Amino acid sequence: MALETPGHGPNGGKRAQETLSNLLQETRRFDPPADLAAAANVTESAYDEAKRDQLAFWDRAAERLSWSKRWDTTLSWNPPFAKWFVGGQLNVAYNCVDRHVEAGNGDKVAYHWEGEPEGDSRTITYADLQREVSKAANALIELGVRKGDRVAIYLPMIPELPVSMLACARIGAVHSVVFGGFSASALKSRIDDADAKVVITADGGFRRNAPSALKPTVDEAVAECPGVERVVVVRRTAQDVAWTDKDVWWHDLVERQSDQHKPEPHDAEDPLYILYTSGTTGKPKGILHTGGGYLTQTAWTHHAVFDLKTESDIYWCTADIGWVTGHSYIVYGPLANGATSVIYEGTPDTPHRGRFWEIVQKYKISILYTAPTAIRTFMKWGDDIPAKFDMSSLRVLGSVGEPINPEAYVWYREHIGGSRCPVVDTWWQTETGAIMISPLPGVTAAKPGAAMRPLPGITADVVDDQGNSVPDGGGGFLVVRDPWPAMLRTIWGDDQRYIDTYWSRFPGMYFPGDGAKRDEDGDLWLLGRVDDVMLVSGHNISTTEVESALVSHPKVAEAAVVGATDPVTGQAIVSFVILRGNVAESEDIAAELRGHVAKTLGPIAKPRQILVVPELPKTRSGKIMRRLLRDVAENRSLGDVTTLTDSSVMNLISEKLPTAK
Ligand code: 6R9
Repeated sequence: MALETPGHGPNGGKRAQETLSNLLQETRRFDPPADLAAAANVTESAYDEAKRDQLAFWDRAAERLSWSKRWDTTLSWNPPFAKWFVGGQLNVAYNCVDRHVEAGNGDKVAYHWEGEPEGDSRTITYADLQREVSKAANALIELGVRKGDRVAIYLPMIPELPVSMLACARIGAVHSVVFGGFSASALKSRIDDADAKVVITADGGFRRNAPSALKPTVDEAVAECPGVERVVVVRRTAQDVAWTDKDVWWHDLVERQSDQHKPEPHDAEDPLYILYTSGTTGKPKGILHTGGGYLTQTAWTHHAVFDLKTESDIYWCTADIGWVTGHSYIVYGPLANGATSVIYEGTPDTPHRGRFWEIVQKYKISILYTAPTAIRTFMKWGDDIPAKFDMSSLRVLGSVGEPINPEAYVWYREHIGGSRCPVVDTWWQTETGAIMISPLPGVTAAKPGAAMRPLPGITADVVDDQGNSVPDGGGGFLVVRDPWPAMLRTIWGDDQRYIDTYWSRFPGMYFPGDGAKRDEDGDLWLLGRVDDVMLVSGHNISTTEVESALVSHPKVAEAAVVGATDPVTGQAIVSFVILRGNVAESEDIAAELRGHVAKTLGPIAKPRQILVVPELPKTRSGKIMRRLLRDVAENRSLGDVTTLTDSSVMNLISEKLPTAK
């Protein structure tokens, strides 16, 4: 299998092809379980149907929702501006809540909410949700929020978070959820950019057994945002809070509202929400999603990719709702499908490292959706921890957020999925709104580490730097050729930036910024952001592949690889590794791992340096921040660390430098 990653020089790819011919030589295949395949929601024929008539395929997906008025035109495409289901009207909150109650499923559990403090849990049925969302919608109206107004939501993972989102959707207000860990300045810039009129927040949330305050951050941000009229505060931790004229307690405002609210229909293309991508440089990008197309694709993909059986499955997506995965696969997709989900407030190691598996056992979770970063952490903690719990309820496992290393995939399948559950590696972005490339659990013979094929209705391709489709066995840039229902409509307030960022690199194609490879069978392997590709002695080498080689060594749990300037080779590979729980750091570990990479990938991919570290810098959504590691490897002062989960990690890593081998 050849590596032909994007960028850098005319011959880099070709030479890499010669020397790195065994990169990601992965021969393991996992067929779908026979019983799952026999009863699967979606079968092979969906690909054919979508190929025959893509728009008719999406029409059928949209028909799974409840519309007040049917659309006249499926797609109006004025590149790169798309409108889906034009003329159609629906209410997103009605689709997520009321219609299930009206269908007689009011007593069905929408959310099992599990707080971080043990024993702190709540069960919320669809009928409960209907009352809560109606009250919150009435409260927003009382505060003067009208259709089209923006509401910033800065909450921990508590039920008021989805309730607030749905209340906005119900009245046609546009929510902008800001992850509860962001700083005052990050919150301020997002409030400003969206020109939000109301902020919904809490006194604090629970993190690692301790209350952690949110309100002071909001006070600091709102002090500089004159456009904010009111701040609604949920009491979660009962910490002392400062109080301003703008503040109102959620329980004072919302509890006294009527639990009846009539949902009005909204146009399919009315804005539903803005979600900011962290953006490493410059102003964060406000990704705009609209109601009809977004709900169509999140609901359909949730039904298809997880094979959701509404009657019997208990579904758990471990993401934070402040991230797009939580928007699409905790709130909108699952609720549109009438699913029963679990929401967990806390971290995986509170109060012990088996907390996730205890939750799987307690609620008999059957579908679990998590991220490679979490899986590698569990690998590091050791196989014995999940082994203590009964996880026989699980039947489908999902992964999202980063390329999943084949070894992590196989570990997940074996130690969490009992070797019987298919693993779906789902590629998508905030901008795509919903899953784009993924195996289907009842159809695909999956390869560990590969996202496999574009879903039915999606036309993704891999192109070279001229925009020509590469042959099987080639690599290059991932692109999407046709518009899709859940695509971003623009960057809030900045159409030009939307055009420049996504539609200019390859005219007529959407460029997500990721590198990819198409193997001899035509299956897709995602190689991470193209900015992360290294150029070593004229060879393009993807960080993902070297990381996967390191993680395939039995002593390694996690690895991050960067290219650092090198006088001889242009860039040299520097690796940061976390060892598995039971492995002691030894003198010769660096040599051992270098040898392993050379053997797996070829001598050209051998890291110049290997540093054993206790932690890696991650974004709040769990992605490794290679940019900061590059700063360390090149002895520069650190760039922007505001999106980091824990900035003390960088000190721990820097301390390791003098011992670099
Ligand atoms: C959903 C989400 C998007 C970026 C994307 C890519 C990376 C996500 C992936 C994956 C390889 C997967 N990514 N899923 N890479 N395989 N299955 O993560 O959205 O936070 O916007 O990030 O994440 O690089 O471009 P977002």
